[in-house]
Amino acid sequence: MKVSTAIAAVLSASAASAHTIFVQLGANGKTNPVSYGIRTPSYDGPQTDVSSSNLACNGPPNPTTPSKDIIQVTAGSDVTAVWRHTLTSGANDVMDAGHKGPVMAYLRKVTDAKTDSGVGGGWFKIQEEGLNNGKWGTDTVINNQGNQVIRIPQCIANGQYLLRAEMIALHGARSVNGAQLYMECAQLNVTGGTGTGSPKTFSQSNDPGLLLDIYNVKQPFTYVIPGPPKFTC
Ligand SMILES: *[C@@H]1O[C@H](CO)[C@@H](O)[C@H](O)[C@H]1NC(C)=O
Ligand SMILES: [Cu+2]
Repeated sequence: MKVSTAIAAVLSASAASAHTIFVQLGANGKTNPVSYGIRTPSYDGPQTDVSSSNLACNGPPNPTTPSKDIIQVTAGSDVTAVWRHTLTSGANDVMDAGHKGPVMAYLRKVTDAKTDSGVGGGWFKIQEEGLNNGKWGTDTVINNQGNQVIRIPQCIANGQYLLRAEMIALHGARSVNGAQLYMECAQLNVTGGTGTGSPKTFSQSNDPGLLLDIYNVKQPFTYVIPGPPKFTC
């Protein structure tokens, strides 16, 4: 569907004030409190510089709060990353619906999840949703009360991890650094993993999926989700 540039401009203008934060994690049958085991920011704005190390776990100009907690997670189970407009928003205020783009989740094995910065590679992707039949990953999360369901692979090694949940809004992506990237890192301790898998890991990269005009793209259109291929056991 082609939407006129005028309408697109209105959409992006109205969308500017309704950003989003990964505020809490449901794991092992329990929804943890907001900011428990997650480095949440006090401001909900995006990262836009795709070469910045702040893309790892968010950071300046958004002040992020360190967490002293670690969330216990069983390998092979689903966790739920909960997204909200602000730290105090309800389930009907996830993100402006004009924010359209892919949703992803990554893991990084770390020695100490409370102190690891997340910067410098070591990440593997465990969940992704791009564009399917005109519906974006962000639409799925908004329509699911802000819940991003992520399967923790059964075959990973036990131990501490950072879980990075990410949503990308492409309404401004027609210019360089116009995509809005939202991410936070949760601090996990994984048990029950078989340790038989050996995920190939990646650092961040520039992607064609971050520079495109989604309102005027030539149809039919296949969206390539940023980042490496998804790891499966
Ligand atoms: C991780 O889980 C194992 C097994 O239950 C436990 O022995 C260990 O103390 C936990 N580590 C952290 C940091 O929670
Ligand atoms: Cu926004």
